[in-house]
Amino acid sequence: MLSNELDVLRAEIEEMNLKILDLLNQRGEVVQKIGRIKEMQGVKRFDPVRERRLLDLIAENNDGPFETSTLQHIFKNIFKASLELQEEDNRKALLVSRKRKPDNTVINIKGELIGDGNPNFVMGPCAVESYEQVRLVAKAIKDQGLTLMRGGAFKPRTSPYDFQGLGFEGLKILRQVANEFNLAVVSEILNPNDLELALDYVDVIQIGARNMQNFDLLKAAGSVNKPVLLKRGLSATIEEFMYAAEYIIAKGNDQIILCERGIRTYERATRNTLDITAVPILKQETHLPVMVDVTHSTGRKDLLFPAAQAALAIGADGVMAEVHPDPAVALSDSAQQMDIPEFNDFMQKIKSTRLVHS
Ligand SMILES: [Mn+2]
Repeated sequence: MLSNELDVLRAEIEEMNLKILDLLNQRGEVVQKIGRIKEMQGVKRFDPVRERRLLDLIAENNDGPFETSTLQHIFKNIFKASLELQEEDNRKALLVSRKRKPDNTVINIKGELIGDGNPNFVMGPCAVESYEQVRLVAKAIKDQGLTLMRGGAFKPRTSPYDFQGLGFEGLKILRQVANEFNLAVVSEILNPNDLELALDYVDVIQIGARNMQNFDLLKAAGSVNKPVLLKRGLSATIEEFMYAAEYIIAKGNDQIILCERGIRTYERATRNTLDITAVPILKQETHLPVMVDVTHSTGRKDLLFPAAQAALAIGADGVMAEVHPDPAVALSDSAQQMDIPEFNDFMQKIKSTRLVHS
């Protein structure tokens, strides 16, 4: 008889569990509706006053046998899960997310397709120093059959006393040399006010690591019809990186290339720590092309090739690195730039790994 009673009680428990499950999911649906209303009104999702009221309500109505503190603990977990449900919905809705757009975004830069499955290479000096310097690098780029040339005209430097770049004079040099060799110019813009004028000189607007959360600049870059190469901030999480890209796309510009360039960690063997798994995560989470800057992530010439190999193997759409005709006299990043023979060797090794279909 007793064992029969146990079975009956257990069956009762199972039924109650299913009822609780059903109620929890019903609750979840209501929470999602609330999340959407809050989203439209721009109201914060977490409301501590409201949460306190809900907990007090549990206390007032608890007739046992559970302790109030036990029940409050359980309900706090339900609240937490609900908040996460709202945040997940918000992430799903991001314009950069693959959930929003399943197909890869492919960007056409003067005929070169970024994100079509074939790797691209963005090469050039850290900073534009002179016409002749840029011209030597451009020729080497052209000789390797590449089309994307980087070069810094506006340089955000750690110290205000370091070389700050040639500014618009540098952009003019880049444009002139690029036209000569039929290359595309990738160059960083620091100030939203310079953007409009810079459009005449650059084919890709670069937003550097130090400006990843310069929201005015992101919005300005989102308002123009020009591809943007957005670098990950020095201490930015992948989520923050995605939200930075969202600032650009939200203004209407969906031509965005994400660039992993290493993050700051306690490790000192490299300049930064290349977060290589950020590449497949960004490829899964977003529909945007992802590149890896091997120069600024490693800060070491001996690691450029292995890092580039790793980047391509893990699914990066491209690799960025710095090349200078005479790195020893470069005005910035002199230790980590390749000279032209080193660059030729680097490209030769890349091509021989057959990761590149030329
Ligand atoms: Mn540099």
